[in-house]
Amino acid sequence: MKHVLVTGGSGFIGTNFIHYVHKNKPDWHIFNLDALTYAGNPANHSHLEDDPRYTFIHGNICDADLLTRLFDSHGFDGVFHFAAESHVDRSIAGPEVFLHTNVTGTFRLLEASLAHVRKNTEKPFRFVHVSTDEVYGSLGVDDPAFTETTPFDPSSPYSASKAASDHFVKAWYKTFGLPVVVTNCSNNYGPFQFPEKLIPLMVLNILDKKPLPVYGKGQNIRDWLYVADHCDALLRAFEKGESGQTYNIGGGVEKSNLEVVKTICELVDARTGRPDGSSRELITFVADRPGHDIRYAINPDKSFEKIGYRAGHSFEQALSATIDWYLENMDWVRSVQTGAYREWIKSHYET
Ligand code: NAD
Ligand code: TDX
Repeated sequence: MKHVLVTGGSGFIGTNFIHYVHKNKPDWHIFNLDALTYAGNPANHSHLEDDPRYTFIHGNICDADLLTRLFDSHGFDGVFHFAAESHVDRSIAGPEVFLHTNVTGTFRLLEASLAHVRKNTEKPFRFVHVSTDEVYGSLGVDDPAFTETTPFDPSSPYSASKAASDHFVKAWYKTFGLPVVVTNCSNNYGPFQFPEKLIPLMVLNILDKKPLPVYGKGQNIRDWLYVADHCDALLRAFEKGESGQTYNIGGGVEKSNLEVVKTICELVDARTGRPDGSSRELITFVADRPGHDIRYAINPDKSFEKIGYRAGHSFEQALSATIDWYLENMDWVRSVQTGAYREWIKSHYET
């Protein structure tokens, strides 16, 4: 059995990753360390509660003593580090927790991993750091896509904290020889995404017939990555990647926010039997996000050549499947819309 530590495994991507690995790696025992912030939901794994290949640990990645105990008792073969504060708008409203979790938390994990590697010199080990394309900053509409050598130029407190964490991870490779791989991916979408992010927020607002708040003119462009493709890429980075390397992971689907929102309107209208075009009327242009990056785009060449990753899902089909998932899981939706969630929506959108 391989013992694998997944941090932040009760959030959006971590949940999908644990489900993916549980299905595809029958000889892996997954240890999910999650602090269960507003974004973490342990019920995402309720079907694994009694499974001998899954262990949940409620704890914080900043807790050095806990990390030492976990590494000593379970002898991890690898770490997939997802845990983070992940929402750009929240980082603008309250940046400090981003520094604690994304920078200090990553540092503590690196320290615990290095101590473990030094005690177990014969045992293979790998640390996969899950990061974002936002570290590279903003592209103009005609600029070439980000490559792994594009200089870092983060815009938001969130992306600054992720950029710092990426530098720490690389430093632990260069200075201490910790076997790390860094992945920088584009905007994910799919099941279990917390409804503060663009796609689920729009789906749920349409269902509730609420305004669809599009920042600025809606012309900002994102590269949309279906979360199942991302999970495949992460496993490839773990198994085929080279230590000390970065791999950019994209979906190959560049769309403006307005295009995405209009497509969601059409799909939800069709799925719910509402008159075609009725949801579009809910689109409302609101004040732009400060420091709003214009465009992200990923050059996929290195990931294809080195780890054999290529995005496999079409945007329309995967978006449609995502919308179906939300429609079929309204209990999940209502359960994550706690008081803290409602407070965020009120303070961010209703002032
Ligand atoms: P998320 O916000 O949905 O989940 C984060 C998880 O981390 C939650 O379960 C939360 O409880 C947990 N967590 C937060 N602070 C913690 C702490 N101090 N200790 C332990 N657990 C803690 O995030 P996500 O969208 O699943 O993103 C996962 C990772 O992928 C993040 O590192 C993010 O920066 C990166 N990423 C996300 C996207 C995207 O589109 N969602 C794109 C690029 C990169
Ligand atoms: O209400 C909204 N209206 C709107 O126009 C929201 C929430 C977003 N937007 C815009 C802002 C962005 O241009 O939609 C785009 C996508 O926004 P988010 O879903 O907040 O994602 P983004 O800021 O691009 O960051 C996401 O992808 C990269 C994740 O949240 C990050 O964790 C990841 O690193």
